[in-house]
Amino acid sequence: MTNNDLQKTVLEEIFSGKKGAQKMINLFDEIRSKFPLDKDLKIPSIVVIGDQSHGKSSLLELISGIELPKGEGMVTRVPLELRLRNIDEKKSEEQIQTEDEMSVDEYVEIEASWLESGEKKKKFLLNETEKAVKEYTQKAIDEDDKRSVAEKPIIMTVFKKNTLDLTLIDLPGIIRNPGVFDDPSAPDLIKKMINHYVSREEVIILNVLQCGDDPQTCESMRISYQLDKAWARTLLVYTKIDKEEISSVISKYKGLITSYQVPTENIFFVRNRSHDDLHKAKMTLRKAQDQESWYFEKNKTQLEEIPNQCLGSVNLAGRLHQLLKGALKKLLPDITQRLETKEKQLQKRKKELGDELEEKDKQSQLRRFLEEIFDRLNRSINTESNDFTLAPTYKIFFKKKGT
Ligand SMILES: Nc1nc2c(ncn2[C@@H]2O[C@H](COP(=O)(O)OP(=O)(O)OP(=O)(O)O)[C@@H](O)[C@H]2O)c(=O)[nH]1
Ligand SMILES: [Mg+2]
Repeated sequence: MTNNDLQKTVLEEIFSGKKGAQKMINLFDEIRSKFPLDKDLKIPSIVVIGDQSHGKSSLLELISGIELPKGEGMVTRVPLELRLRNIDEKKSEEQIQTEDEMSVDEYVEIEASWLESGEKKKKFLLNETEKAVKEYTQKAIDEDDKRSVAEKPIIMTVFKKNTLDLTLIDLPGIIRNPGVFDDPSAPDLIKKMINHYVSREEVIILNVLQCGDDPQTCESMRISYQLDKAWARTLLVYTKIDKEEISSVISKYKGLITSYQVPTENIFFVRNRSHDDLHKAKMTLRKAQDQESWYFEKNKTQLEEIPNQCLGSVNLAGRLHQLLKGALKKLLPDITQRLETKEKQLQKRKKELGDELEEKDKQSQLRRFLEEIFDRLNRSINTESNDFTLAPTYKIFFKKKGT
């Protein structure tokens, strides 16, 4: 099996046309880079929360196709921002040398701006992601007086062909019953981190519970319910379905709808890799995706009371896609307005300074960016043609060439 096969992702399947969905071009990062100081711009991200060991990192792996540290006990100890970035099939801008001096264009870059010494940025191969996150987690812990969790984030950008541009944030799990020897400051610090990451209203919350849990007693339910009573930006994801009686899964599903009024389209059941899948069967992520599909296929009669759309990580990825599309639509008028203001400021500066070369350059750069952004928005996201309408000024400004 090639590295490429191994790294194929659920997202890849869903966005490369298997389900008729067009590839979504995510411009959030680009937009953010153009407005670095504009903290009010509501650019969405996806944040995973839930109790310790409930399968948060395993779920992110299944969605992204990127291996992360996982296992029993406290594994994720610092916030991990996983930025998936699609690179062009044919031309890639940068390459990385492997130990045997091969050049590869798919790679991962870890950024740890908080490091006092050592490499603040380091490149790894795609099959080294788990090791890389472990290495930098240890650095964060060491720098933070060796406490068990640290707030210092690891930013991991994955440059990869055939992926969706998407940012997912993994967090340490909520500690329910701290042990005698556990770090007493950890439970509160973790809750503080969770609140920090999910409180902004543009954040999509992936709230992970395991099938055996009673939602009534879950802290993550309380956190997301407080922030999002209408369940507009929270997806409830039940892991470890394979460890539970199907009848109890069904009653759980019904309870979520009747007692908590969670909309059906925001409830999901998934099957990640188990401890044995990882350590005995050495199961790849690709295989894990197949295993999940087989599981739901095998149990489809018993699970028929649960709508098909609630089952499996492919459907979950589809729902994420939908939510991001909605967020992008909401964001567009705001961006248009900001770009317009920027453009006016540049025009004014140009008048004041005459035709100075530098200003002309700046303006044409901005024009190019705007042209590209609107062009890409209009081409992107299997959307009706009128989804992305530009402010009138921009419609005139960016008339298609030759019209
Ligand atoms: N059987 C089964 N095991 C699972 C499933 N999801 C996760 N696991 C196992 O549960 C353990 C914990 O998984 P992680 O993904 O590390 O959980 P986490 O929530 O990220 O844990 P922390 O980062 O420590 O909070 C691992 O041994 C996984 O293999 C699942 O759907 N079924
Ligand atoms: Mg984890």
